[in-house]
Amino acid sequence: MKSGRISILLVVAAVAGLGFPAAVFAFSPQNSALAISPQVTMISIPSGSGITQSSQGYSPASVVVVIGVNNTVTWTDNDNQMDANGYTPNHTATANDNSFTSVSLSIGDQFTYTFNSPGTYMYHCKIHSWMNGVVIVKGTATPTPEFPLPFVVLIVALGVAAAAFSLARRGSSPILPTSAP
Ligand SMILES: [Cu+2]
Repeated sequence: MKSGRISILLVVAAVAGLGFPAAVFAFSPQNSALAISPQVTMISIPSGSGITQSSQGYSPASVVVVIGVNNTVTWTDNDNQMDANGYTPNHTATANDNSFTSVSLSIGDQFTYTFNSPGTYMYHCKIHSWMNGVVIVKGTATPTPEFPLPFVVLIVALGVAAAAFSLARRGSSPILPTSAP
């Protein structure tokens, strides 16, 4: 039964092919919540924000963050452009719903806030009416399997097909026509 042996080998290969990636996936460090080191999302208040009324005053003005990944946001006042009186303007980052606000930031100052609830947070500068931005907060990301489901299904289907083929061959072999000499 040569074909039977080959079929069994195929089944073993299919099981190994399924099991090995599954084990790699299960034990890969990026699937452990502890292995993720949260990143700080940086937003700059760029030079000229206090003067250029066509600018939104925050860069980037729109950010998307994910809880547990990069949901701590730091604003940095980099606005070094002096006003008519020779002063660099101060700024704030203030939620439209007042859920958070910085103090008045001078150049070089930073304000850090951690978002712990999904939602859309519009914010603005209390000093410059044209300055506004938005932080979109998403829930915890679910890890994407390295071996997608269709691939796993294909491996299992190959194994099942090989086993079925093997059984069919075994069952039908007694009535197979014998080749004429
Ligand atoms: Cu401002």
